[in-house]
Amino acid sequence: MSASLSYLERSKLHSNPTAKAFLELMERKKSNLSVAADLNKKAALIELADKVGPYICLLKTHIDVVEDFDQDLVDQLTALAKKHDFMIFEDRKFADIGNTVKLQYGSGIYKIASWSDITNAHMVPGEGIVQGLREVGLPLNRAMLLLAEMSSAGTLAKGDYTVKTVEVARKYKDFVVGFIAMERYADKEGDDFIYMTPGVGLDQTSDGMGQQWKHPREVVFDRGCDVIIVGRGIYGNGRDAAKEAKRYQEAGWNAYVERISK
Ligand code: 5BU
Repeated sequence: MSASLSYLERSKLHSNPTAKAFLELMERKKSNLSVAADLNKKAALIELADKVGPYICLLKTHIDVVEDFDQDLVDQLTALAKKHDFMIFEDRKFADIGNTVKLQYGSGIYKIASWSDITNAHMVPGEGIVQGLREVGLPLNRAMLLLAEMSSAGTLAKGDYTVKTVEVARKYKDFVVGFIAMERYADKEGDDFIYMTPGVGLDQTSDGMGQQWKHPREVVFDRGCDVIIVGRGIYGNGRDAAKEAKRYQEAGWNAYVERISK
């Protein structure tokens, strides 16, 4: 069962190069924290990435909210990823047919595939969406997650939809390395998906707009997920981002150590 193996053990067994490198990085940095950097100014985004960089394994972006986006932003983020040893996850949530997502992933203003190690997609269109993204991403050594569930109240991604999403992931394991999910699903022979979970907070449980925040221990220890994704808990309400990132890193890592020592 991959939930009881260490990230390092899992990295040795993994066949996808990005997943392998990511699991190694988590162990090396003792971090299962991803910061959701939802800021709409380039300078603020760079400042945040530099501040939280030492504590995270993954920087999650919504690049299309940045008002003054330019190629230099991408260059600076990738330089910070090298400096602090983290990967980048553009939370693009692709949701169109294969041919369209190919264009959206590889071209346009953002050229996501050229800089984002990991991206993700909804399964609404069917498996053609994975085929399209895979065509662009696989030659670049990228990886993707499928949205099997969401953190928000009333989400329709549940039940049979989630089950079918996991089936598609198994079919394209060379490129689909995990899920956005609220819990770990039962493993089948040969599975080692990475579970990333948004909706994590230590101090609040809701934002009044559908977001539901859970404690890192509940996510990692009780529910068996691998990566906690935290946004406003780290930089909202004038919080000291570096201090909070350290606090979340410790909470996430302690829950993981507790899980693998069970
Ligand atoms: P927050 O500030 O910690 O609530 O930010 C959560 C981030 O995770 C934000 O960027 C969302 O777009 C993202 N998210 C989410 O909250 N819930 C989901 O199910 C998915 C992504 Br998928």
